[in-house]
Amino acid sequence: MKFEVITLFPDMFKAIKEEGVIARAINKSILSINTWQLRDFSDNKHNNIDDKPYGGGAGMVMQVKPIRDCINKIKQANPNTKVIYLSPQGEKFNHKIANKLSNIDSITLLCGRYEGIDERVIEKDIDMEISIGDYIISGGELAAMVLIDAIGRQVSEVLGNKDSLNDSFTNGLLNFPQYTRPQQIDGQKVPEVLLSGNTASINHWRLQQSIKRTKQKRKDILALKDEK
Ligand code: 4G4
Repeated sequence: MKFEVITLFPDMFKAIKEEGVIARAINKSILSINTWQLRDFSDNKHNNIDDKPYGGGAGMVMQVKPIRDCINKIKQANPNTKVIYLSPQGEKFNHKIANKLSNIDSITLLCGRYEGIDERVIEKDIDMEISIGDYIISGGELAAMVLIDAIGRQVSEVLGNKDSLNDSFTNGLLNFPQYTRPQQIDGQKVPEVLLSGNTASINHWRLQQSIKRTKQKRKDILALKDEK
């Protein structure tokens, strides 16, 4: 799966290209992340890609032409790429959307800065608008990295083991509590059942724990379970 990222700050993506499971998947050629410097598509000598908003007001708006030219360039090599704009107005991102998108061959992520992009890009060039939550961040880059990580880790073969099958949300529930050595520390013990070696009892206990904590911490997703 290929991610194309349109951004004014390509170096930010070193964070995800160079560390962790996504970096490993890139090195194994399962995933690729290709960044596009939007300034390279500027039509002026100062490499500006933004201008004042019509109607007045504070801040700047990213212009149509550089973004449209960049998307069209990307489409020359990836005609079927799905173009996603990260914005506070988008559909709220979740595990189910990440799973759907993990089956796509090419995704293009457009990272906004300033007050965002000219509306005419959204009308004509964008397939999907996604938000990572109800808050504002300074640019779409961190949101794009959240998508790359969440989508990338659901691509089969990215997690060498089958760990993602046990993640929270995969079965519509939060994950059960985890313990590792030592068996006892500062008077705190590992639950007895986990030491029993009885797989059936362990699985039963874990499911009960998942249900209990989802009821306690996330009643909202319990109600949505069938939507998955
Ligand atoms: C588009 C429009 C995404 C992008 C305006 C991006 C929050 C999210 C941006 C802006 C973002 C989100 C700078 C306000 C960049 N903020 N919730 N910021 N702003 O997914």
